[in-house]
Amino acid sequence: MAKGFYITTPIYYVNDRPHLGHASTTIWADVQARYRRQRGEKVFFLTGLDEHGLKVQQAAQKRGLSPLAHCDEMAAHFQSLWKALNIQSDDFIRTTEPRHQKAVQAILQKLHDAGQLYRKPYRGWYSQSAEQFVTEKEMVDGKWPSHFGEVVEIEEENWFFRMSAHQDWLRERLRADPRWIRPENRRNHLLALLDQPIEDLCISRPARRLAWGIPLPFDPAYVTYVWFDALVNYISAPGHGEARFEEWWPADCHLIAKDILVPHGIYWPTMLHAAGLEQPRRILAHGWWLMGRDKMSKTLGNVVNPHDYLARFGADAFRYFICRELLLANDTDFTEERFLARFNADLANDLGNLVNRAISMVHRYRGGAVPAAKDGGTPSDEDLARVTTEVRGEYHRDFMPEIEYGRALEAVWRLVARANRYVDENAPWKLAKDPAASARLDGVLARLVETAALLGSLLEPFMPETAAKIAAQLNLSGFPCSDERWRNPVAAGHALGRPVPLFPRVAADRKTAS
Ligand code: ME8
Repeated sequence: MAKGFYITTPIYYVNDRPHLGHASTTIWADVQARYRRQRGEKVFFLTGLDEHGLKVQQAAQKRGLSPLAHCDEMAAHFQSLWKALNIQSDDFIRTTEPRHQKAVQAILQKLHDAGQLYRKPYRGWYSQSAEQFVTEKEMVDGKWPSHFGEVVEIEEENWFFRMSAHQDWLRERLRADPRWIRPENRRNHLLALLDQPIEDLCISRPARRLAWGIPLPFDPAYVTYVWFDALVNYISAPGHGEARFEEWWPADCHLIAKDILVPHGIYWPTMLHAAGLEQPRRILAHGWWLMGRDKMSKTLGNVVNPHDYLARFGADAFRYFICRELLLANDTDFTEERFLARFNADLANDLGNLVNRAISMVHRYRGGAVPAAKDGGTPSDEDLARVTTEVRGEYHRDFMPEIEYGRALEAVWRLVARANRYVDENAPWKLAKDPAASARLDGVLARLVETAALLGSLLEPFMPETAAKIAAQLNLSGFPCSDERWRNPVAAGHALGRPVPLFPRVAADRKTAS
């Protein structure tokens, strides 16, 4: 069976409702899934929820609910946000599902049988909000970083995975494949960690302390530690142990943020290696949204609720902003001013006006029928053609497959800016007054319509509703993929639909509630 393109997001904790951070990684994955589907690839896009662990148990208790009732409620919040954001995932895994529990227990048993697990007493520092033991090396200026929340010292007997036995293999694997963990600064961070001896991984919690977890099949006095449970979702969802697993595994991309780089870049590869499974092809960890100097996080309570922005600007503007502004290698400050500036400048002015002008002028000067481009060859035509070819090439070759969305959109906006300048240089309103310039006006209008169609196609993965509006205004049923095969998608004589503004401007003084 031919392998399809398999992309994942983290499975999010359900101790609270989703915020901008969760929405961001999910949107990034959705954009890649849509891009691959547009190119005719077979895609499996997985997202879901991490429902076990102490925090969930405590959150449910506080609300007087059973853990599962709490999870069901949170799952509904996540799913309704994904719907509002037009997320088209192929599966939504919840770690409380039997299919997942079965896979976790199968892997645990396999590792136990292979002598990869053992039991010993353990004392260490534990972060309740990150649900992991932390070491003093992770302190900054003698303090635990704020996203660890409260850190307490605990001692108990637990099960361990012989992670250290795979350290040399992992270091070599990282060195041999520079594109495996991206971007470069994350790879370097992992390589630096692997220069020191790594410890074995604690993979259990005593069931008396934590009831809400998957029991170890060989020692029911313990449940599986959350990371060992959570990471397995990436193989349980595509059907580990079933024939269809071959169709998807290994994953082509695990998309995460840098907070969970260590579990994904060290725990997960060594777990897979110990279990004799193939490695994911790429792990990509983007930066954080910050609020001022702090990470936006549930623990700090400084989160942006996506619904506030959706209600005001729509899903596409939100998707655009996240793909344009959130960076791969660095962190980004989130501000409403920046959102508004992007909305008004990029969407309402640059893109909205271009498409609107192109379609309106075909109606005004040619009765709505796309003219044939019989002329061309002026410096202005040649430059527009050059920028078009350049942008299309960069987009498909350099940026989209690498999930460099900021740069892909920057390239697309170079084309938007060039096309707007093309309108000003050629001033169709002047050509329309000169009967001798009729062929020239035909050519200018045809090229503008062609550019609008190309933009619809390039923007479709990012802004599916806007692409559909552009298609409707161009009276097209959809866009072909805009790669090398792209040639005049709108034939001469084709009747356009009515122009409708894509993004009405929003005034700066109406504050978004949070
Ligand atoms: O860590 N900026 O779940 P989680 C950007 N259940 N992205 C952010 C962000 C921010 N400020 N805050 C959160 C877990 N995210 C585990 C994962 S996977 C097998 C188990 C996004 O709810 C980003 O994708 O804390 C980050 O990695 C993830 O949410 C953490 O989600």
